[in-house]
Amino acid sequence: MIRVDEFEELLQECGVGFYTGVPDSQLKAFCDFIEDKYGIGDKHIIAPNEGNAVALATGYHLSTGKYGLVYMQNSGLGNAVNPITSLTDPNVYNVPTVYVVGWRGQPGVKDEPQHVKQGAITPDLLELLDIDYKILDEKTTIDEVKQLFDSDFSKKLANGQSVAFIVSKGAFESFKTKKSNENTLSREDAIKTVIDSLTLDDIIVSTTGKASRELFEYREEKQQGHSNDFLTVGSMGHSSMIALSIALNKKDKRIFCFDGDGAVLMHMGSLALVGSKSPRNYYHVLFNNCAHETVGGLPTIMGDINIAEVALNCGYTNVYHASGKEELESVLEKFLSDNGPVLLIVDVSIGSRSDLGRPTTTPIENKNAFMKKLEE
Ligand SMILES: Cc1ncc(C[n+]2csc(CCOP(=O)(O)OP(=O)(O)O)c2C)c(N)n1
Repeated sequence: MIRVDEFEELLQECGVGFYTGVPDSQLKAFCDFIEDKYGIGDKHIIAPNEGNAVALATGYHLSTGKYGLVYMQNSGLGNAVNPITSLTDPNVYNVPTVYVVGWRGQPGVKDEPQHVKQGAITPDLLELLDIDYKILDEKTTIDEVKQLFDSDFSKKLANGQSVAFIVSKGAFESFKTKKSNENTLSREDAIKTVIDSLTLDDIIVSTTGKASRELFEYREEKQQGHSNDFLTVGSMGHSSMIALSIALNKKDKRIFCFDGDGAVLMHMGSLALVGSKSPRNYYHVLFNNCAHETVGGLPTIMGDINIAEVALNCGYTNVYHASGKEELESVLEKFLSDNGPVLLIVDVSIGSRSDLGRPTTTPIENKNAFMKKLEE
């Protein structure tokens, strides 16, 4: 096991001076340490998506000559591949970057379906990208990492090549920080309140992470089945586009997208497409904790921007806002009687039940039941 403070000290000694990325639960100790030490500022930026992080690290290198570090869950490699192949690659601008990649779906380690494929191809993908990597697991010591920099990685970085650490479960010693905001309503209670105001004709596309798990458990509790809900267990940031396409093809149904602030920010151009297509049956609900709660609660920049104005300027017909259960109940009446595309922003706290389960149906079962429901 490696202590994150020792790892970060070593990275600094090897020329890393800037940290950016999208948080990951498997990298929680590392990400929390970086945030604790540097806060959010010039030395540490949480990026909307992993491709943005590669570009930020590139700008850092261009302006300082030092190395930027990009942290991400391996799910985010997909977002990063384009700038890795066409920006930082030695055949293009030859920009050295250090990657720290959380290894979900590692072969032999039980994980959710959405992580299996990416987990299996993570080392091969890095090889294809010509990025040398070291796997960190619970047996790896800081001395091994130091030796690797001395014998190999430092030379590679000096030549413009990028290097990566693939981080298995248990590789880092824990580093705990507590995350909170001022909101009182939990995301789970907010989801329950919205569900209670809908009918069983309404269709929901819910975002990646715990929001979908909470939705799934509430349907179980209410014995409503799961056919109204498409859970988007992977592919963070894309629920709103799935929902848009359904809304355009099923004009007789109300289509709801249950979104997270991290997910909205990850692909914010989708708000513009919703606005420009302007489907009257599109209802977007943003459960806003200004954090990546599902993976540990590090902040997003949603608190720094006026997302209501963004949505209105993209062509949403109206934006509603609710804080607290009572306000949500009364705002829901107006929201639901409006024509889309409309956005409802619900302020929610950071946190979730420790015994929150995971969907017990497979993604394919979910898809089949959902398609059948859409046919009704
Ligand atoms: C492309 C990609 N990057 C990172 C992740 C890891 N991840 C899963 S959920 C999540 C946080 C989502 O934050 P938000 O949308 O604000 O929802 P919250 O968890 O706060 O409800 C992250 C970063 C992922 N699944 N996919």
